[in-house]
Amino acid sequence: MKTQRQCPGCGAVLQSDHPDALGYLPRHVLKSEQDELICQRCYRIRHYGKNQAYTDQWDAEQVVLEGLKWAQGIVVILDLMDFEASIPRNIRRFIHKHEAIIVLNKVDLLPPRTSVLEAKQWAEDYLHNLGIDTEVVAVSSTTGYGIESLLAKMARSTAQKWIVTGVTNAGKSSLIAKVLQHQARDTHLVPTTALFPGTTVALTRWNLDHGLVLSDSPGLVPKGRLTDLVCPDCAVKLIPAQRLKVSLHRINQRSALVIPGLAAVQPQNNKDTVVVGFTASLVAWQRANADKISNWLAQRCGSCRFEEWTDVDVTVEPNQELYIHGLGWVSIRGHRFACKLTIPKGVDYTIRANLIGEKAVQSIRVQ
Ligand SMILES: Nc1nc2c(ncn2[C@@H]2O[C@H](COP(=O)(O)OP(=O)(O)OP(=O)(O)O)[C@@H](O)[C@H]2O)c(=O)[nH]1
Ligand SMILES: [Mg+2]
Ligand SMILES: [Zn+2]
Ligand SMILES: [Zn+2]
Repeated sequence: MKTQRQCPGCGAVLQSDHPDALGYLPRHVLKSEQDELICQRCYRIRHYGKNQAYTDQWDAEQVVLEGLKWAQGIVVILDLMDFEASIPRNIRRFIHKHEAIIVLNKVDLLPPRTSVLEAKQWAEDYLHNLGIDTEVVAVSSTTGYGIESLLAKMARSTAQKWIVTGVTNAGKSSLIAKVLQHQARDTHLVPTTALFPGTTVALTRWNLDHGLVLSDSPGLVPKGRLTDLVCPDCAVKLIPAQRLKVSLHRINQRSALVIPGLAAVQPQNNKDTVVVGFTASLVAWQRANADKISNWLAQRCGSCRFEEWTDVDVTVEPNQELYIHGLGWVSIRGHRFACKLTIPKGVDYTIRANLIGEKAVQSIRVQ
């Protein structure tokens, strides 16, 4: 029987019959003797940044469970910039029976003067409240921060075969690519990474020093993440790729905070409140006249899939923040804050303890 060749970039089985399906390569290329063939989709993502996402929640979860039959350990990657949305629904099921390491990725996007240790503690406290008691390893798959600590933690474990899992776009493939680079492996042959979710489609295995094997996996698709409800062009704008943008605003009942076309936060009490807006994307919070909120929200993209808005009354205590999954958050300093939140229907929000401490905010002027 002819063995099927896999694209090392995304894991798809290479084929020449269906140009629009995963793993496609023209026949003459596939027949060539080259070892390191990647599929046309990976080639386009890598060289032209083409958005060719593929996401299927059921498949991804099944694939991870399949991978867990082979793996002795599991690495769950969480995205610090989109934290709750990146906690897999079945995280307990995944980490229950296996040696597990939870990684907090994208710490390079924290604002200057924000301690990574604080962020790590914040994430551990958050997970503790969900009944998950574990030390997290803070990393940046972009800069390489924390990669040594992660490898050391793996080396201390008896597990050698690890599956790397997490939601789409959390940085699973980037982490593996960074580890390969760290160990001075051939950097041509790395998992494909992309700005948008849905890049990896099947399991791939990567051999490292000292018998360590990491398996990349397709991302789990979270529910309620705005980035999954908007069109691909908007998703690229919304996905955190820059350092957190921090802006300070004084708002009251006559004013509101908006992200045009996507969200509005309107105070319901009379007092002036200082709120801090955070995003790590190409959109930003801005102050708007309360009478004009509907005009701001109407500035939405015609290609995005959401149809309706949801209004919710929300109360945020001092030192808490209102986080909108897949978009950003506003943090309340001072006193209890009651507001009306308007977001696209289907998007989740969470009220949580402040992630960013005072130091990062001190030098910012009120807008
Ligand atoms: N700034 C920053 N960006 C990161 C980091 N890790 C990953 N990214 C970016 O996040 C995006 C997604 O990374 P991938 O590695 O493709 O994510 P993935 O989890 O493999 O995604 P799927 O294959 O879609 O499930 C890419 O644009 C990466 O450059 C990080 O530590 N810091
Ligand atoms: Mg991937
Ligand atoms: Zn591929
Ligand atoms: Zn759009």
